[in-house]
Amino acid sequence: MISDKMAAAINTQVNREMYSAYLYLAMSAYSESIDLPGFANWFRIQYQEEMVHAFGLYDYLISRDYTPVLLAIEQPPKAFGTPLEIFKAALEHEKKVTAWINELVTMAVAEQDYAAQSFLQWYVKEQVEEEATAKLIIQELKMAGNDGSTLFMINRELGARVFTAPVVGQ
Ligand code: OFO
Repeated sequence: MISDKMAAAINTQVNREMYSAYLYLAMSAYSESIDLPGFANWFRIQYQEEMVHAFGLYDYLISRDYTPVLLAIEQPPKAFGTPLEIFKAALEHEKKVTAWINELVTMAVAEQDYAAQSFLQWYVKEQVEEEATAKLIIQELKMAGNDGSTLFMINRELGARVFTAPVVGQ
C-alpha cells in the first residue's frame, strides 16, 4: 500500500517532469530562433527523455492503485540568452529536480515504503547523469568562448544526438 501522502508527492513529480519536458522544448524552440539547430535537436530529445521520466512515475502510481491526477503545467520562459546561458539554466533546473527526487526518497524512507525507495533509485542515478551531461556541455561552451568555429562544432555534435528511450527501472 502506498500512503496518500507518498502518492501525492510522486504525482507532483509527474507534473515537474512534464514541466521539465516543456522547459526543454522551449529551449529547443529558442535554439531554433538563434540559428542553432544542433542545440534545438539536443533539447528536443531532452524533452522526449523527460516525458519518459514523467511516464515512469505515472505508471508507478497506477501499479500502486493510485489514479494520477494531471495538474496544470506551468508556462516555461521564451528566451534563454546565450548558448552558454541556456545550458546553465538547464543545469540549474536539473539541480532542482535532484533536490525534489531526494525529498521523495527521504519521504519514502520516513514512511518505510521500501517499494518506493527501490523504484526511486533509478531517478537518483539518472539525476547524476543529467547533471554531469549538462556540466560537460557547459565546460565545452566555456572553452569555446566567442570562437564561432568551436561553437559551430559543438552545434554539430549536439545535432548528432539521437533519441534512445530510457527504460525506467533499468
Ligand atoms: Fe532531467 O531529469 Fe527528469 O526532470
